[in-house]
Amino acid sequence: MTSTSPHLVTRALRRLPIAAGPALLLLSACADERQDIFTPQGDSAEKINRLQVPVFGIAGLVGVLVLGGILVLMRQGSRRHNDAEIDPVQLEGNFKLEIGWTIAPAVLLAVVAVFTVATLLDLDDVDAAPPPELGEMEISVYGHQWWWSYEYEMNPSDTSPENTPEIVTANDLVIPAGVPIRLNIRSRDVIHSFWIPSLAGTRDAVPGRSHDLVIQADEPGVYDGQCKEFCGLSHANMKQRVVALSMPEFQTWLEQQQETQPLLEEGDVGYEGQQTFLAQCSTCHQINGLENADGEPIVVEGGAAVVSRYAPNLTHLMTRGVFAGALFDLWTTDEDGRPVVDRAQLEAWIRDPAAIKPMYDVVPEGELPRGMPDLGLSEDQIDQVIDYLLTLHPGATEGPPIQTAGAQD
Ligand code: HEC
Ligand SMILES: [Cu+2]
Repeated sequence: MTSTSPHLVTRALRRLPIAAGPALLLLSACADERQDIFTPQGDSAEKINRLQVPVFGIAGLVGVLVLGGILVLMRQGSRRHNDAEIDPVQLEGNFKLEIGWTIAPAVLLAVVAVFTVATLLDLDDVDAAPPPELGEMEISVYGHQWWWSYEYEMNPSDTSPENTPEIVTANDLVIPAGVPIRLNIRSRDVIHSFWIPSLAGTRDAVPGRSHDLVIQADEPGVYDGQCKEFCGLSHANMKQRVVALSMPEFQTWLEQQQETQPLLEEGDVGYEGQQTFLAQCSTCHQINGLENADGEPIVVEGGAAVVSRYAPNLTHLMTRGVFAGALFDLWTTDEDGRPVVDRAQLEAWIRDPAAIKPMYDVVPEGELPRGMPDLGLSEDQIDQVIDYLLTLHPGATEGPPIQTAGAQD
């Protein structure tokens, strides 16, 4: 080290704020509007934004004042600066100053508190009865390690055990645009938190409890989210999306999603894959319509050999845009720009899920896996299973199935 190096360091430090400014600006420009708290696209997010912008502004100003004050005092108070061996002037006991810097923050915090409480009450004060077109529809959102599932209950007042949710899907939460929708947020293993930043605030998913959250997307579109409560190894890979459709499209989606899948017969495209699926995958994954000779579902949701006891329902996998905790796009585009299934991505997942999404793949004796295990399929079997997965969409009775897909991205 040369003797000039401390000087260089101080010079670099002095320049830091100049460099940090544009860097911060760049960072904020990178923020994706689909997952941005400062780009509200629904009623709740709007209300939160109206509170947070002034509060962040005030907090920033206070921060600058305090830091600036400290720097000024450090400079004025240093002996070297005063060039004398005397103590700098002491502020201790300065009555006016001390009362001032006690009262000013208290007043400031009281003002912020009033607006915060008002916003909280306002957020709760939403009449989110489902629009008449949708009857009594209720949507429950379940957190699992590390993905979300959504259960649509069309007759919630029927509490008999035979009444199971009409639609069970994962990752893409499909809602109608322009109306408030009440969600029951729950968890099947540990605490998670459901958060779509551009639509609403967060709500914790706590095992054994149900928390209400009202969300609204003003316009049809795709809105990204991220689990917001640390929930173990792949917490950072636990994402989710809201796909808002126009009301007529949503109603078609509701109908199509309630269709079941036929049991394929020898000679049908996907038959071999279906057989592998029945042998290897149906211990965890439900496909509505696959029944045994007694008319019993082959897997009953909740029988899965995983910690939460649930794995994504795959009945209409091909109407989703993403999979595995919204970590991977199910779709890509061909040379002509048309959306096609990203086969390579799906293959990689089935070949060895933990290789592309960290999961507890080494399961201790006597414990259940978290996430999907490597099933050791041959490449041929993987190909066949994917041919089968490609058939998992509604039978297009009313025109093409409603895709919540990559095509919209
Ligand atoms: C031990 C239970 C288990 C078995 C067996 C299993 N899976 Fe999975 N699978 C899971 C779990 C749990 C997830 C969710 C993992 C995540 O997102 O982190 C999953 C996710 C998936 C997904 C993504 C679905 C979505 O919407 O996110 C596909 C596709 C899939 N599995 C296909 C298969 C196929 C094909 C087989 C058989 C070869 C199979 N799985 C066997 C538990 C299982
Ligand atoms: Cu989580």
